[in-house]
Amino acid sequence: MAFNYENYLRLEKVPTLWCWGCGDGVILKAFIRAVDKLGISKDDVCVVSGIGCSGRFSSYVDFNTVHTTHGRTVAFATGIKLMNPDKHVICVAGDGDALAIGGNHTIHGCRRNIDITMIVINNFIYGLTNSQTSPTTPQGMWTVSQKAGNIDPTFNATDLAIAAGASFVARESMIDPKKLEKIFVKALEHRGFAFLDVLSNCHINLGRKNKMASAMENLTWIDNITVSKKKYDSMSEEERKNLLPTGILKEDTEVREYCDMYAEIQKVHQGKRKTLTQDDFEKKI
Ligand SMILES: Cc1ncc(C[n+]2csc(CCOP(=O)(O)OP(=O)(O)O)c2C)c(N)n1
Repeated sequence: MAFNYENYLRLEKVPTLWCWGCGDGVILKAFIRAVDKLGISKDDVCVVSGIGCSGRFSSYVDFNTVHTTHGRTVAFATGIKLMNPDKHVICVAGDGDALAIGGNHTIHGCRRNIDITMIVINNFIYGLTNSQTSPTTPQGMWTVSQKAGNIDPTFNATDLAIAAGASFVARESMIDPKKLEKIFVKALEHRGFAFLDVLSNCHINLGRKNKMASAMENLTWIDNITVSKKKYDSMSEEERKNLLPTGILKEDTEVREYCDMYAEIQKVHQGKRKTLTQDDFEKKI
């Protein structure tokens, strides 16, 4: 039987404002299926989105939602999670949102290992505002802010998240919605900061000026720059150049989660326990 999305959508808001063929809708549907698969109640989910095409995500889903300011999803989500540690809190942000204006918040979310799932919809460009260079725009590509070609070196989002301390880090593209659904399930199940670099197309604002004007051409390009982690690990440094590994890139279930630590701090202030010891920082509760 076909999956019934209607239960999870704000139908009065659809059709969406996304361009025809945009990958954001595929990502949204995979996320909904993952929540459904895990049997999580809609009331137990809070989606916090930033500003951008990706920011529209929170308008369309019928969960608790906050459509917040540009680059600030992790800050809002941290407050929500600390006050509601039993809820699933999910950030949805574009590559500009998560890695440029919000880069600082992102790395500190990773560092704290707070139990938030962060979905970065990485379309390699500032989509909503018509094609400015983002931290993931490949060098040499035309952007409206660098019309002779982008000269900025590129961030590898997952390397950044791993280095900053996120305990679950993965990458998938929207080309394979089944794989995407699976990675969302894993990320939602993980207790700690789960960082997902989800590659998507923006054939309108990235593609048209970079010889991939159709969704298919843009997706073919994404397909060509991605390779499974297994294959990537077997490649030489030279072969890996300009390729992005997909799959689970880090999974550590032993690191202390921030809300658990915060609960212990609350007990100290309530006089229910003595101050934290080194063991508290090292042992998982
Ligand atoms: C503080 C602030 N600065 C700039 C903007 C303008 N602005 C809106 S969306 C956006 C970039 C969106 O790009 P990205 O985050 O990659 O998301 P996408 O639209 O591609 O999904 C910018 C610069 C803003 N709304 N607020």
